[in-house]
Amino acid sequence: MTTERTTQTALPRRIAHLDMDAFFASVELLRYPQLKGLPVVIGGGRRRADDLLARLRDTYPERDWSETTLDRIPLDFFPRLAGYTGRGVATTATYAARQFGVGSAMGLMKAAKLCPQAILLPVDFDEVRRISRLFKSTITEIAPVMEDRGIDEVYIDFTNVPGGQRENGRALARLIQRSIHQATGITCSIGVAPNKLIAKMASEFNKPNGISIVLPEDLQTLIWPLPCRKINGVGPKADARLQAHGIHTIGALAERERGWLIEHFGKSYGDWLHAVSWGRDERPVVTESEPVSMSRETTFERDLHAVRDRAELGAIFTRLCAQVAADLRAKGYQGKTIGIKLRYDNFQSVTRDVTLPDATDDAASIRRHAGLCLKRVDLTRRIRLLGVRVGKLVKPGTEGAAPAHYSGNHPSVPRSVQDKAHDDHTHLLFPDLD
Ligand code: TTP
Ligand code: MG
Ligand code: MG
Repeated sequence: MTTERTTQTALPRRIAHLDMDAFFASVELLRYPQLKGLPVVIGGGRRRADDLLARLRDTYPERDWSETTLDRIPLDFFPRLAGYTGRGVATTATYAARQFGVGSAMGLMKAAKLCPQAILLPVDFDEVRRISRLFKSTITEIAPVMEDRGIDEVYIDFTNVPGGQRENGRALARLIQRSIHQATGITCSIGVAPNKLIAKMASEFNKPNGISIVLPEDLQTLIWPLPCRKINGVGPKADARLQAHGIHTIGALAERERGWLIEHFGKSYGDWLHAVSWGRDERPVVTESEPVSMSRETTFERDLHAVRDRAELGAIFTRLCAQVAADLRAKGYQGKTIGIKLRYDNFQSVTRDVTLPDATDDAASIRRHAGLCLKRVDLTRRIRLLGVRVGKLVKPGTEGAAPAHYSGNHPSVPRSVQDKAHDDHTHLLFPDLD
């Protein structure tokens, strides 16, 4: 007989990062299983089912074509990359195509040179979204603490899941991998590590269809030899700057004093670089499916100056506001807090925000208030990144929207605008740099 434990000893954190393999391409292979093992590149537009069926009926009039008979399309019907001209870009490619050097973000003309025999298919966003929802619900049925990180990846907290500690997480990772394959027909790769930062790197170690386990004591052997660029948050520009200082690997980064990093990369980014090089990351896996805020940010091609590049900066700023407004509307949200984020050429970051009495999803209103925030920061330095954020979200028409004390009394001009300024030094970890 066992007695129930009243106090639970804290188990070591086991955090998984799961990423689907060649996701958009894998989704197409479900429809066309005859392409399995062949080089396939996704790019050049969206899928149009009617066009495809019309072409099929034209080419093979003797057969009866429908969405359910696509697995019988002969291989020579599929368009090949050979001779491609145009400005299309590859969204992704199957692993068979990657062997030829083809990958995400590559121009299709270049891809055609590397692998002319590759089959070119458009993306089907509806199907991609359906499979995305399906693999995520498969996960939460097994391990409920899951953080959605985009169309094809999530973090999962294994720590307190029954069996989550077995083989340091490998057993649960195997179960999830198998369940997702059963539910969707697609493979994924999983990294399990003490935190999100390392888990994110680890999920790439054994792609495709792989599992990698990283323990705290593996930092030196598995993480330090990696290039700094592998850190989620070190983008191409930060990497170039690190390289200029002779820092090529995470291990070399760890050798630098924290003070030196702060001196050269600013307080928050320097601090963060130091922490991550030592594998430290305490960020929790956040499950809430309701977004706290929506934001758009961009790192410029070259650092911009508020006065000398005023027109360019203004246009980018307006576009970011329009994008955030569109994001809000697409998801049916409005927000009360409008904020900006700036990163200077010395990597120092600063944020400012303002809270309005009424929530908005209006691009012009967001632009106006974000513009006022911009007036409250130092604009003499060159800027490398600009971001716009709308927070304190409400969903109009649902509970929590339009608080009672505002209803029937909407001032056209905000009466009291609660103004809150803060630097983001308190944020130790940036999940989304560059
Ligand atoms: P990724 O997970 O980066 O790539 P992937 O799933 O295709 O391949 P891997 O096995 O290496 O994980 O991206 C997921 C999907 O997001 C990808 O299938 C297509 C899309 N995507 C873009 O639309 N543009 C891009 O630049 C990238 C990188 C991905
Ligand atoms: Mg992927
Ligand atoms: Mg991904």
